[in-house]
Amino acid sequence: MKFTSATAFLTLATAAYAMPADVEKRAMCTTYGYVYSCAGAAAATSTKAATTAKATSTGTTSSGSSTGGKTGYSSGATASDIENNTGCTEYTVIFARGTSESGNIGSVAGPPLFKQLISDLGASGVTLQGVNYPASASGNVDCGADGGANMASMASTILSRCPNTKLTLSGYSQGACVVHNAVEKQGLDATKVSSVVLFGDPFNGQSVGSVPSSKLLEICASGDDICNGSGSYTITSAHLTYGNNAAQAASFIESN
Ligand SMILES: *[C@@H]1O[C@H](CO)[C@@H](O)[C@H](O)[C@H]1NC(C)=O
Ligand SMILES: CC(=O)N[C@H]1CO[C@H](CO)[C@@H](O)[C@@H]1O
Repeated sequence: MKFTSATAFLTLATAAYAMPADVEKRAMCTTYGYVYSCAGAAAATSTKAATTAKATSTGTTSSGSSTGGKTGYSSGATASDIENNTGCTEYTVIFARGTSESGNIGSVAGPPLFKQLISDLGASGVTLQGVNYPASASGNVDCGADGGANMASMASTILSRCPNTKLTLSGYSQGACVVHNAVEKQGLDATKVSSVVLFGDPFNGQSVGSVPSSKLLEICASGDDICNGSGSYTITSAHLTYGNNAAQAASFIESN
């Protein structure tokens, strides 16, 4: 469903936010100069998506100029390796969580992916960072603009500190919109991005700026109304299954 005016969108968005959490519909939005759909009130607070996992980062600060630095992230809902300047590694993944998720990487897709990467590459092989943004229901109206600037800033920081790192941008649900915004609206140089991995992306089927399709992995679970193009954007249980795709996502990151 696409709206032809901002008024129609706002009417729906207002209604969507008032709906019960377990049947929240995503809001719609206008952006990029034309009518565009966007993730709505994604992860319901009554679901596993909203855990209270605490950050367990134990990263130590280093000059960050050498390769082989250690990641500070091991588990939990917050990853801050770039902020904590944990050094340079072969791979760097910046991840944006979905609506209402805790910490800066949430629980549905972020932690399973990060744990898989550490399992595959070792803690010294990968730098892991979450996007610091509200991930609020109302933020869906902005189509990722709430987090795009932070993601682009984190990318710029790590690329200037560690120019040889292979940078992946990743996001889940509203977080996928954040990736779109970072690449398409924040001046981030797409040629410096090694891969993009999106889970439950409301913009599934559209390009991510000038990132080549060979470097883009869109994972849309069967029956996930948010990304499957049905146009109704109801949160179904399929939208909460992306922990199952951690190995697939990690393999794509490691091969790009
Ligand atoms: C998308 O998912 C919804 C909810 O599970 C389902 O009803 C619909 O048939 C799916 N549409 C497509 C095109 O797969
Ligand atoms: C160990 C350490 O320095 N952790 C910090 C990493 O960065 C986050 C966000 O700035 C801080 O909250 C942690 O204390």
